[in-house]
Amino acid sequence: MITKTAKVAAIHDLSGVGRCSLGVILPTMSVMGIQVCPVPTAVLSTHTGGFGDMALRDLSDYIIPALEHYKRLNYSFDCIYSGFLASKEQIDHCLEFLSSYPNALKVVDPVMGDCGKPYKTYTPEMCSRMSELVAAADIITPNPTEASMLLGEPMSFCSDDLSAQTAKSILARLAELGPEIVVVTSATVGGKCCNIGFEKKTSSFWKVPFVHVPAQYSGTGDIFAAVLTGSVLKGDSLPIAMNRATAFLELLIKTTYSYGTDQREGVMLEQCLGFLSSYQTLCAYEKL
Ligand code: PXL
Repeated sequence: MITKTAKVAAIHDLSGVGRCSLGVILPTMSVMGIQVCPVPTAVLSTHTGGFGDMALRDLSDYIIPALEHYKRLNYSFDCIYSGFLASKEQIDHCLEFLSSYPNALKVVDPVMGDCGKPYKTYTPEMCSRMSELVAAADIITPNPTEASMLLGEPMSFCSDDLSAQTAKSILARLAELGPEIVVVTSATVGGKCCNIGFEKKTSSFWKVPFVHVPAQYSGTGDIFAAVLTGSVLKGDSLPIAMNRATAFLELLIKTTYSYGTDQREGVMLEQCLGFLSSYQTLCAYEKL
């Protein structure tokens, strides 16, 4: 039997060191049986988190010519997925990409910051315009810092222990910005770490708890968004897709933590990719 391989245009950067963005999205989605067509936004020697002055080539003049080429070829994508951007112009480029493929699943990972701070290359204008991309998305995957930036609210809820009611209100208000599905990663609800999600169509709220590890690895949000997107493309329900992404991240983080490696180098993806190829059935999600 020949089954169709879903094709994803992944608009994200390529960082040479630090296991993030296209460097992790490509192997992760490939092992899930999905074809990733990379559309690099920038090439960097390392990610921006803690390696000092990285070499960076902004590819803002690349995205539109690449899109025009795909259009001339009548090349179609099943999903357009945007992540780390290198300039405010790239917000327009992503909008153009999204509107060029109206039937594609539109995933926007609104990469802007973490741990209560914007990433060092993200300007206030880029951050304020991110809501335009979010408005055009079907699925968004902010972390708590990005969620508070999108809602224009103090960063305090990043570290807060949220009540279920507050968590639901955050998800619902993010969905009001446009997307059908909102997943906020690494929230704390009722004293437990969990990834939380909301689906407008069914008005359902979900959470998938995970064990907290006292370490912060780069690229984990990128891997989470890649697994979630891959799962949805393969037909998983939202809670199962969240469960798959959470279980994989837990495996990656606990494996990596046991080796005590430099957290800037990200998680040991190479050792754990097999988890995704066996396509386990899962049932660890809960109603929020
Ligand atoms: O993981 C998000 C990310 C992606 N790309 C680059 C980054 C970061 C976070 O630091 O610096 C270049």
